Amino acid sequence: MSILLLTSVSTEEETMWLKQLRSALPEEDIRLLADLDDITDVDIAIVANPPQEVLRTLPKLKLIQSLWAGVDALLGDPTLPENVPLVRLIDPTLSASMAEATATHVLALHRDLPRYAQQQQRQEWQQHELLRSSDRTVGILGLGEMGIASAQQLRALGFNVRGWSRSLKEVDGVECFAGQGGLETFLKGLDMLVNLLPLTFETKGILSENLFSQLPKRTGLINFGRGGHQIEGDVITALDDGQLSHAVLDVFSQEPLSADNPLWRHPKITLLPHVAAPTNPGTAVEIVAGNIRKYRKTGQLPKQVERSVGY
Ligand code: NDP
Ligand code: OXD
Repeated sequence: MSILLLTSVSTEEETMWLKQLRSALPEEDIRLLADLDDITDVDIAIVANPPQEVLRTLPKLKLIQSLWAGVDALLGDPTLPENVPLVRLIDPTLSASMAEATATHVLALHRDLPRYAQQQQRQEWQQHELLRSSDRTVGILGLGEMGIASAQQLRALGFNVRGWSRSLKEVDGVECFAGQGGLETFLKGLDMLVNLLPLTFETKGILSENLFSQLPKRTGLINFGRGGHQIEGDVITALDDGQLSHAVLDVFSQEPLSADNPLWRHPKITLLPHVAAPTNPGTAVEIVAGNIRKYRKTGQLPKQVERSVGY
């Protein structure tokens, strides 16, 4: 049987993935779509934002392994075959990278860096009160692989940390909340809110005027989840009326962000081009190779994406 590598990344990047996957799985026949002799040979697809319509044409497909952590784009494909198990990337290196990004931007907001950058533009020498990290409370939406690693990193830096998830979690030193019933209390009293949710039918548009109005005035927002979580107009309004003090946005409904999008130029927005935690090819390939080898040997799969809930 063959493995198909199916992506929409650049040819250069795809060649890199192919080379690394072939080197990690020398016993497998790994091919790109253009090099397949017979589609009935394919039983595993390794994908990164794959084009629609292809996976459903593979009659013997038994496993779809994503090279990305988030699978919202894949699940949004109406042509995705229904009964094929879907495994997303779970990689401790990716979680550590996200925890580093969260810490970087929480510290930047905690230390008032956007405000001092603006003062520098005006050549204004003005010091502001320095609070301790233990005087600040950071809330994390999503306590999964990314959320827990980030929460632990923030705890190590001395912040008070809260987390919100679908089912109630227990994380050392983190005050945990769950479900719609726990959201209002979770939001009350936060200084910063970090979004690390997957994009699903339940979480789409969660970063809205309604949620912002439940936060204290001048809360800092960091969105590292997906662009579909934020209602862009509501973010701008909340920044303009002081409900939010600053927003760090890494993800957007349309990527790359169009040149005329007002988010680019808003003085209270730090805009990043989806770089919070990029997949690390070295570690990702090792994990994917491990998953496939185990599957070949035992038929067992790692934790699968639960399609009914969307993550
Ligand atoms: P996980 O599936 O491990 O965790 C998801 C968390 O969100 C879980 O705690 C889950 O709750 C919670 N959740 C899901 N739906 C709801 C809901 N309706 N209400 C409350 N909580 C909910 O995902 P990861 O941590 O691995 O990744 C999260 C997202 O981060 C990815 O989907 C992707 O979009 C984004 N990401 C962004 C990157 C970037 O560079 N910007 C890089 C990598 C990922 P429960 O624990 O109860 O299941
Ligand atoms: C991912 C991402 O989901 O890079 O892995 O956003």
